[in-house]
Amino acid sequence: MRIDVVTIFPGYFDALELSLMGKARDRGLIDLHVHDLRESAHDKHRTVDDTPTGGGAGMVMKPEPWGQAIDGILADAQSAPAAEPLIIFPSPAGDVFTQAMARELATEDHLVFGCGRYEGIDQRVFDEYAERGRVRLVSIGDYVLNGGEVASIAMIEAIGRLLPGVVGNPDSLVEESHESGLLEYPSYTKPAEWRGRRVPDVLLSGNHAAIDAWRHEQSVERTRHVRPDLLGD
Ligand code: 6GU
Repeated sequence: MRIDVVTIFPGYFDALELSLMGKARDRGLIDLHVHDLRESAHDKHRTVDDTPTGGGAGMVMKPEPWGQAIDGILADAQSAPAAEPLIIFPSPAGDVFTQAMARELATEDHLVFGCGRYEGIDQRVFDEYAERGRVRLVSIGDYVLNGGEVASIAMIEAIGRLLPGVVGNPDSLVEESHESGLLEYPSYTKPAEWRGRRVPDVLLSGNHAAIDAWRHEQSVERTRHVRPDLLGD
């Protein structure tokens, strides 16, 4: 999968050089390109924001640097064999990102993340690219971040780990929280006793049917307690 990111803080995305995401990039499974929006701003101060038209607090990101940056990415994509890119603007006003959305986005060939800062990006940028292609506004939850960078990293990691070959043992994708619609059961390792706390006997029993049943029961109980909304009852 190709992923382009447009941001005024490229350094945030250094985190994607670590761990599983870093290995996936080294192995060519994820082709990540981070673009500094300021390189598409041409005045002396490389200005990317301005005051809101009509008045109000804060600053709004100007359309021209965004237009140049995204046009460049789209022109580049046209010379490649991949399918039409999907442009994602992280925004607290977007559709809420879920595991189901991660699975859907993991089937795309090319994602472009446009990271807004300040009070947001001039609306005409969304309108322009929605008319020319596919655009989605996506929120990672009901709270406010300072910009789209941390949200993009969260989405890229959630999507990236679903790409074939990124996670070594695909079984570990199946048993996780949210894949089954339930939260994950509690996990234990050795030693069998630590500070007087014993691993549940069933896990030491070698009875795999009993272990599966216990884990399922724990998942349901945990979900009922913490996230009853997931059970839909
Ligand atoms: Cl995608 N962006 C910002 N700035 N804040 C958020 C968010 C996104 N999702 C939740 N809060």
